[in-house]
Amino acid sequence: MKNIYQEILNSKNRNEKLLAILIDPDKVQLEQLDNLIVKINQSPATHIFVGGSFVETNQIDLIIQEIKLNCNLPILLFPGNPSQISAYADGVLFLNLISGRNPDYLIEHQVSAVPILEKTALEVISTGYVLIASGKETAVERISQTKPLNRNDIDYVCQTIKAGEYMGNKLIYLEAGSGAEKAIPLDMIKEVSKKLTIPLIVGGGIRSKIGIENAFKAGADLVVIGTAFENNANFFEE
Ligand code: 1GP
Repeated sequence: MKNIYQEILNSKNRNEKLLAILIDPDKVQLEQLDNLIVKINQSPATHIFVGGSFVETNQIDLIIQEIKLNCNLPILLFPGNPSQISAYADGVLFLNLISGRNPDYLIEHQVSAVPILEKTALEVISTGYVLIASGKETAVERISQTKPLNRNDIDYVCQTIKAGEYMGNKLIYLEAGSGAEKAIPLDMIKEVSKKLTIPLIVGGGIRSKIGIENAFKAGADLVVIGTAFENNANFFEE
């Protein structure tokens, strides 16, 4: 019996901050993986997320198996669609793109995922996923064919995330998009975290230690780092 979600809740209750490193299977070579795992083990990461909006590779199973050999951190899938579900992970962020109005990402993919999930022992964690405008168009926006929410309209973002909580999501993921020009505004994190009783994940465009610390101080319970670590495996040493 896995209890990744319970552990996240426990951490939130103890005010212990969590950090996930996002591995995009399309951007990782299997040969590089051992080195990356060493760096992950030396970093303050508490979780590994695996996925991306546009994964073309069929290497997800291999990548996760390889990580599992040398790393004990819980691995959560962060799938752009049901084809990215791997039984080798520990759990899956079962995403609802509640900032968008595309039925494929609100219910269609979720329905298609059920027969796949039923063949696995993955812990399924329903997650309200909220995309915020971050300067340029991001891959999530392009692939999901949805518009992000206005980064200046904090009231509407708060309304959206609270609706996500009332709908029964167990986590909210406030996302600026991978490689975003601008990360989620700190005052937005502050207001959103005041509204929520469930844990808040923040990611997209965070490129520095101070960026991570500021997101934590503003109220993020878990911060996700993808591109910065992808571009520099020594990111957490510097
Ligand atoms: C993307 O939030 C994650 O979905 C991480 O974003 O790649 O910009 O760190 P970055």
